[in-house]
Amino acid sequence: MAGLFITLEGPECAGKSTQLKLLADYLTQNCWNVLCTREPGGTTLAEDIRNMLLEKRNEDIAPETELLLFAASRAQHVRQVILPHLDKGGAVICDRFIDSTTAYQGYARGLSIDFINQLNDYCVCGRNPDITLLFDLPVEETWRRLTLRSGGKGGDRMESQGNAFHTAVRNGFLQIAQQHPQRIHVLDAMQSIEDIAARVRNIVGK
Ligand code: Z5A
Repeated sequence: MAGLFITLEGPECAGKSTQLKLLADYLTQNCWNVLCTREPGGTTLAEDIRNMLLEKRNEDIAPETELLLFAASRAQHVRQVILPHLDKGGAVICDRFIDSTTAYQGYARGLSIDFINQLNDYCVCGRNPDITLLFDLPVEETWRRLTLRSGGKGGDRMESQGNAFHTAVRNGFLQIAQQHPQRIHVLDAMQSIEDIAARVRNIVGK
C-alpha cells in the first residue's frame, strides 16, 4: 500500500482536532508530505453534504438517508483527495472515517452493521486506514466540554442527540476497536493534551 493513512476517531470533543494538528507537525518534521482532512467533508461537494448533515433544520432526516449521505461524502472524498495523495506516497490524516459510520449509524442508530461494512468497503476502494487512533471519552466529559465550548448555546444536529445515543456511540467505538486490534489503538482522552500527544507519537513512530 502506498503512503500512510491515519484516521482519528472517537466521540465529540475527544480531542481529535487538537491531536490531528500535533500529529501533522510530528509527521512533517519526519519528512512526510502531510494532508490533513476530515469527514464528512474534505471536498467542495462533501463539505456541502456535511452542512446538510449537521444543520439543525434537517432534524427529520431518516437514519437511512443520513447513512447514505455520509457514504456519498466519503466516496467522493476518497476518490478525489485521499487516494491521489496516498498514491504519491504522502501521509493522510483524517478526522473521522469509516468507524464513525459504524459507531453512529450502526451501533447508535441501529442500522445493519453488515450493510454498513459493505458500504464502507464500497466507499474506500479497498484502501482502509493503516492506523486508527480512537480517543475514548466518558459521555459526561463529552457534555462538559461541549457545554464549555458552546457557552450553553447547544450544538449542531448530531451533538444535540440525547445521552443514550452518545453512550451507544462510545460503546460502539470500543466494540469496533476490539474487532480490529491491529489497526485501532485506544487512547484515554481524559489525559492531558501533552500526554496523549506523546502516546500518539509513540504509536505512529513504531
Ligand atoms: N458522523 C457520523 O455520524 N457518521 C460518520 O460517518 C461521520 C461523522 C464521518 C461530525 O462532527 C459529526 O458527524 C459527528 C459524528 C458524525 N457528530 N457528532 N455529534 P464534527 O466533525 O463537527 O465534530 P467532531 O468530530 O466530534 O469534532 P469536535 O466536536 O470538534 O471534537 P474533537 O475534534 O474530538 O475535539 P477538539 O476540537 O480537539 O477539542 C474539543 C474541546 O476539548 C476543545 O475545547 C479542546 O480544547 C478540549 N480538549 C481537547 N483535548 C483535551 C484534553 N486532553 N483535555 C481537556 N480538554 C481537551
